[in-house]
Amino acid sequence: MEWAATVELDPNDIYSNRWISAFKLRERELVDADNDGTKEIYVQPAYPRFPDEPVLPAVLYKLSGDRYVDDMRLVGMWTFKLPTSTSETSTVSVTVPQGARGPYTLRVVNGLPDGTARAAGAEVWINGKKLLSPIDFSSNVDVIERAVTLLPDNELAVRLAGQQSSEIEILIESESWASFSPP
Ligand SMILES: [Ca+2]
Repeated sequence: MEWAATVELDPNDIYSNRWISAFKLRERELVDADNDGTKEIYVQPAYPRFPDEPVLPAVLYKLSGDRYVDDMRLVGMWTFKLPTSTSETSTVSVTVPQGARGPYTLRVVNGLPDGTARAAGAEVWINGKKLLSPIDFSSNVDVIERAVTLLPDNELAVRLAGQQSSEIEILIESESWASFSPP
């Protein structure tokens, strides 16, 4: 498999809100996808250049002993940060990648492993349906998981409220995948 180095997207698709300035699609990045203090490698394949090209799954590599191993395919992963103390909503398009069969789980990683940057009052919607409310978040909550139903194309919306420098990561996992067929 080949990972291209560029992500071609209209910036307007990415930065739906200027206040959530740090949100971006990633190519390769070290992330802590489960907030246990050990980083994983997240790889986002190139976005299709043509409308009929399939979207490939993202892959998360976990540290096993002294090396990183192919761990799991993901629908995707996104980071939302609130640099100011205002409340703002950001939306992102989520296309189910090739081979994903569900059922799907949305995981929120709240803040950093040391307990800082946690959102105390966030809201999350999938396709307009509220999935998480402020009551689900607090400075004591580090990971939240919820089952979600996905369409081929979806809209994920996140509202971060009130607390400066809060940061959440959202991963969407598919429990089962079609096996890759060799090219
Ligand atoms: Ca980790």
